[in-house]
Amino acid sequence: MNEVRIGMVGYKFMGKAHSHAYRDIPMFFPDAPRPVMKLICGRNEEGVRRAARQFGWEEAVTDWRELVRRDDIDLVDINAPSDAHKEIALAAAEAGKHLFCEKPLALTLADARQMLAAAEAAGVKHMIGFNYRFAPAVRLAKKLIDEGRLGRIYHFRAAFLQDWIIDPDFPLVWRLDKNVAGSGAHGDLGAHLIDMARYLVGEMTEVIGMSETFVKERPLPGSMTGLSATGGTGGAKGPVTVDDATLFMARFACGALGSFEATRFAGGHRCTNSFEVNGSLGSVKFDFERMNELHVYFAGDDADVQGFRRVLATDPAHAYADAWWPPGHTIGYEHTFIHETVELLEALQENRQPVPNFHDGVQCQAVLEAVERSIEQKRWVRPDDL
Ligand code: SOE
Repeated sequence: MNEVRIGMVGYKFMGKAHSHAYRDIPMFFPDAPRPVMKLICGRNEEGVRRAARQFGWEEAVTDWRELVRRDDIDLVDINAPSDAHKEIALAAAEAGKHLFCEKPLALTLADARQMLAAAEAAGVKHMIGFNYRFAPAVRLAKKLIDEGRLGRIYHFRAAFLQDWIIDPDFPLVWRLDKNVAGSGAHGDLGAHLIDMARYLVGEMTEVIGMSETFVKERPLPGSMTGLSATGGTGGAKGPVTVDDATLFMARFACGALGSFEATRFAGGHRCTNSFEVNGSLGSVKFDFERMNELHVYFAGDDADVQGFRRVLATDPAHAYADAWWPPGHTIGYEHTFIHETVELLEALQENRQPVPNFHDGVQCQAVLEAVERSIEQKRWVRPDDL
């Protein structure tokens, strides 16, 4: 497979990130199959036509059914709001298209399972967009853990902190509507933490959480794009139906303990996606706002130099370094999507499932839902029991 012909649904924040990845791949990963940007789809005709021109897609359509039906599309890339994922994925799988879907996979665990089952029944490849796994510093953390260099893992401690809706007058965008988004900070940010935890430390056996919606009503939006929005006219308000913050604790199958915090109310934190792992032989610390760095501690260091050291994960020893710049010349957010998409294209070429895939999406959804149930019922819940 020398090229993959793509149809993409959605053209806002993630649509732009994915389009940019497709454009950069032939230049920086010339051995990967070439992504062909065939067709982009969005509900607003003028908006999607503009996006097609700006991002470099051959054609624009307003009905995703048209895109799914086309014979000249191999892969359907789903960037639409979360409530649209399932219907598009089921139709695309039935039409024999490979699937690439943004997180969270679906609004519910039942829907996520249905999507995985449909992809398996159709025999297509499926990938979910957990892009943070693809930062070189995260790959280094994974390598150190897998090689046993941190020893037995005791703790995974993670926080995804943002503040973009801390103003109570920020409008009621789709991410604050349960029917469209499924949940709030929990599914939007917590999903990334859960995926990171599963990637680094393994499955969770039980969870218990708490959550809060600090601002219960907000002005109805006028226009919205990405994470920005303007208030509508008339001053009408509507209810916020998702969590503003969700925190939970977990036990891992390997015996480690986990703590997780996802919030959109952490003033001053724009995109602090951070974790720390502590093991018997060492620790690692990561914060996405300094995404090229991993802080590493080894208990075996000489006593007089004990402490965390800052490793800049851009040397030839680090993942993806040979595709980019000389050591120390850092990369950014968009590169996580490029690496993620290379994994997808290579998996298609090698006729294997990409990682992470819908199975990971389902496991993540099981933890999200177990936390929600634990909050409702005020007790520990085992994701495996759902
Ligand atoms: C907004 O909270 C957001 O863009 C999420 O939707 C993304 O998944 C996350 O990576 C950054 O923040």
